[in-house]
Amino acid sequence: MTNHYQPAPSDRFTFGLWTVGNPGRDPFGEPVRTGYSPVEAVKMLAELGAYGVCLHDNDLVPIDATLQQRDQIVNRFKQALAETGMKVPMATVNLFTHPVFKDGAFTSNDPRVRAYALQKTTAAIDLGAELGASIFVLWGGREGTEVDASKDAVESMKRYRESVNYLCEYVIDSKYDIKFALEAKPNEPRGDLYVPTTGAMLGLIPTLDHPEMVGVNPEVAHERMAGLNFYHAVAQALESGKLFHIDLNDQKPGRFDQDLRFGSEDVKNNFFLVKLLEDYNYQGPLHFDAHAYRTEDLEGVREFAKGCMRSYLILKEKVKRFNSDPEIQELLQQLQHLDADLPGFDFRYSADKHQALKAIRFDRDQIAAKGLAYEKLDQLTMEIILGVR
Ligand code: GCO
Ligand code: MN
Ligand code: MN
Repeated sequence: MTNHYQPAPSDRFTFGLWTVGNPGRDPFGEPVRTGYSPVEAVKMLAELGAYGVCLHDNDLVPIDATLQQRDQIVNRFKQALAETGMKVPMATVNLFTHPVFKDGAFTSNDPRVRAYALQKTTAAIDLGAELGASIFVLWGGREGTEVDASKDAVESMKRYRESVNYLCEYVIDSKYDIKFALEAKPNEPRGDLYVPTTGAMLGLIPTLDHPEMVGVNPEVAHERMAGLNFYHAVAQALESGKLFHIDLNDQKPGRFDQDLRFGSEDVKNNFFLVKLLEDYNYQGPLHFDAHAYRTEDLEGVREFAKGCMRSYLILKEKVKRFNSDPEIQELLQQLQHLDADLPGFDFRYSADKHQALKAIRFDRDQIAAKGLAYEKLDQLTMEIILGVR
């Protein structure tokens, strides 16, 4: 039983350095632990069977480091990667901690802040490329407002687009094999953040100069904060070929960004999420962007990391059971293969076919009279999830 859910690098599990490095600070309280340093994190996660780690520039290199210090730190880190075989598939940039970003980075009214944000991000892209990352996440933690009188929201979209366009050109010019993944969040730390949902990001991408280089990085907590169905958001991204990366964690709806251990809250929605990723053969990293409860010490953080991976593997096993359960599959056959009830109908429009459609007599009442057996289907699904089936 235990070994069955033992993660291996082939499972592609990754953790942000900021997740197991999280010292348990919150807006009301001081740090409660040191958190794992980057090198310690690599070693601990490698021992647990993870595939790699992800990082913001400043998770590894302090914002005020000299070039010489930077190289020293990066070399030490690369050594830990080499010793453990851990990879860095994704890198990102911190455009939210320093006070210079208090009113946004790419969407700041101040052109010096916007230019500095580009300078900082391109340096973070260089770091990512040096560590072998092929995905660069952009999360605009301060791109938003409390005071809408302060910024023209239309202008903000133009500025945001301009910056992403700049970064794509930089990657092309540098001949890096890197794509961008945009991460949405409805609010926090700003009162309201721009492009607040994965769906909104998917709307922005086709307006960019290089839409083919840009996808999304949906996060469980962020869609659920907005009361949305995360599974649906990810399905839309996947169907548009834009699921470049994913941030797995957990969240109670409608609250502050809890970034809870994956699998600790909405088990049913996470079951359908795992089912989606597995059924559609998502091949990107399975990245945990979560942190341990503030009650935990380093041992607790280790348990947290184990728990995230283990819960994913348990849900993956449940998905297999669901997919091979004869009773469930029989119900699904009946529900989803109704083509026989309208043989040969083609849902693509043509004038002729439309004439034919107008001529069909639909027996509304007869169609509506049939129950769909969703009570049974859902109960069977729950019994799989609850472990009695
Ligand atoms: C959050 C965000 C961040 C970003 C990360 C990547 O929890 O508010 O998810 O953790 O994912 O900063 O840029
Ligand atoms: Mn995230
Ligand atoms: Mn979050």
